[in-house]
Amino acid sequence: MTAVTTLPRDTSAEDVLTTLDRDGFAIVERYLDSADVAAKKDDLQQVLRSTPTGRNDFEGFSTQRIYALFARTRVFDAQATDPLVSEVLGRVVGPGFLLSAPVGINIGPGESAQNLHRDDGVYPLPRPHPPLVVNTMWALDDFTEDNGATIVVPGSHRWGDEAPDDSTPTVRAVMPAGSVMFFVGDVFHAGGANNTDSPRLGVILEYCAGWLRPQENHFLAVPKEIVKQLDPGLQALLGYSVFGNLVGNVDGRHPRKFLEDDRKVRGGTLARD
Ligand SMILES: O=C(O)CCC(=O)C(=O)O
Repeated sequence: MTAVTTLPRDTSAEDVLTTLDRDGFAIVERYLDSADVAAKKDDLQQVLRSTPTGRNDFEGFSTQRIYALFARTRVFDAQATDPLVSEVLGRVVGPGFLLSAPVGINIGPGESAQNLHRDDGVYPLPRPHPPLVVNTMWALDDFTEDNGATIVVPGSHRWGDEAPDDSTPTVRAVMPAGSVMFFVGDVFHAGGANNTDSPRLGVILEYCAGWLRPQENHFLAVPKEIVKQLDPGLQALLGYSVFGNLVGNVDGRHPRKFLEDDRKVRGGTLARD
């Protein structure tokens, strides 16, 4: 069985990249301090009060998912643009990367394990292909073997089209609250079963290359009035940015201009300066 490498809080991007390249995932332990974890958890508990459980096996019938995360909380803004995360993302998928699927995942007691899957499997490209997706999973509870710590197939990011089966060796992303796991989009993984009496709360900030369509449509998910208040770095990650000077333009201009001045969109048509 592959040993799980855990990196210290003051790790370097270099060490994260080396581990990611070798295993397909890398855990940085206690990256957030306990006061920060408690504050984040507190805030998300409010959101979870009105969050339904899943509609299918993949979402999990006993699991709550907070979609449209950046419409509902400000407690992950800093993590989205965290310098270590940004450096790792830039070096794996390249500059101009976007948030793809920011989701709070609260795996409830009694939940069964998800099917092993690859997050970049939503993009129908032949393998091998360049890196498209990198995720960060932020643990707000201790992730344990019993409460649903993410299951990972180490090294599976190097596989072709073969799929894991019951004999495939897996490891668990066991980590204390406050830790963050980076994992690449082509590594097989799944949410684990929760055999305890308490939920397991984590937040996935999934990113994709700047030229790909993100999983969530942030333009509709996060109201413009909220986006206007955000840090420009986070606005860019939500799609208020252009890739290669063209991809993402609005009427030939940078989308940020339409945040700054609503009058630029009149009666359904775009008015030029
Ligand atoms: O919650 C987890 O540990 C992983 C969930 C996951 O992989 C997913 O929902 O795509």
